[in-house]
Amino acid sequence: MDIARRFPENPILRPQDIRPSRVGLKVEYVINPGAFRYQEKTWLLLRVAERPEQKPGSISLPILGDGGVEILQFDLADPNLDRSDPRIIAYDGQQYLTTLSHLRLVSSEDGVHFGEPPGYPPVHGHGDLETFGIEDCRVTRIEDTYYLTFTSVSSHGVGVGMRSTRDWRDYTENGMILPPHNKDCALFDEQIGGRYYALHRPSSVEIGGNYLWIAESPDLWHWGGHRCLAMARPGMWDQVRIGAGAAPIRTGHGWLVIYHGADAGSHYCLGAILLDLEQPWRVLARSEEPIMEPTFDYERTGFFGEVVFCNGHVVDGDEITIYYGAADSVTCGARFSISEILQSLGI
Ligand code: MAN
Repeated sequence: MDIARRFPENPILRPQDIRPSRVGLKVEYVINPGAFRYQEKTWLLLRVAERPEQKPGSISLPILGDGGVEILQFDLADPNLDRSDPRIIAYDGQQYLTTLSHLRLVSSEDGVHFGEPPGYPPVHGHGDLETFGIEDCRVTRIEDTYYLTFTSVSSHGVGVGMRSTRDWRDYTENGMILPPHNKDCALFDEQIGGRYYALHRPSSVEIGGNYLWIAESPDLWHWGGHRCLAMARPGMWDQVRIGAGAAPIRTGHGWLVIYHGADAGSHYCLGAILLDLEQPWRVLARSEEPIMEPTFDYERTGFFGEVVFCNGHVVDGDEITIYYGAADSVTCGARFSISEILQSLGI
């Protein structure tokens, strides 16, 4: 059952609300933000996906080269071109993303109306592991430091990059913490038994699949003790792939994880998993049915329709405000009650 209370103002951020990062690029979509509180405001770290204005007869896409943005152009009539997925271009055995994503900060007094504050630089990919951009950033605050875990994309593969900051102006580079193929990495915001923990989503091409894993670390940089927490479930709404949302939420009954799941038709919904407080690799409960599914027009129609995808939330008592990407096009907000989610899990 869909128990999300969507903002009546949805969508709260659309491509036309965000300035392109460079002359010659156009913002195609603004989605999947990390969310956090800082200086008594709510902040989002948006994924801004850009490409050049498209011309008839060809498709062009940006990548990051040594000298900055380079534009690749393909002739639509070229038989080597495969465009069956709007997010990806396959050409002659090589795959590219149709857009280049970076991360952009916006802030808000009321958690609904967001604007770009001056003086906070965008976060761009760089180096040879981020030539196709950085995406879908989770933000976890541990003590006075914010940790950014995001998807780093390049021709080398899709892995998890990390940066950290205290003031959102200067960043420490932590490099790639989990190698390809991996994404959807959410850090726990406190240690458990003297160790840090992270949820992550490796992908297996042949045996295995796109499942939810947990790892532990003494220092947030060296990760080991990997265990598979939850698999996709044949025949169900999360039958093909699953991945964690933002930092797990401590409740009296366990760590509450909001996660996304997709079926064979790439219909992306949200569900919940409850993990043991002391032994977070133990799953106590999991949603049989989604707690949120694409319902409204802005969730069903867009660059890639039938998607609600969340990697950012802020928590206030029993209330979780999620910020989510809808139809891979726009950013929206919704509220959940923690006790209602737990009730839906039979707790
Ligand atoms: C998938 C989708 C895209 C994303 C790529 C790379 O194809 O999630 O939105 O850009 O992976 O992460």
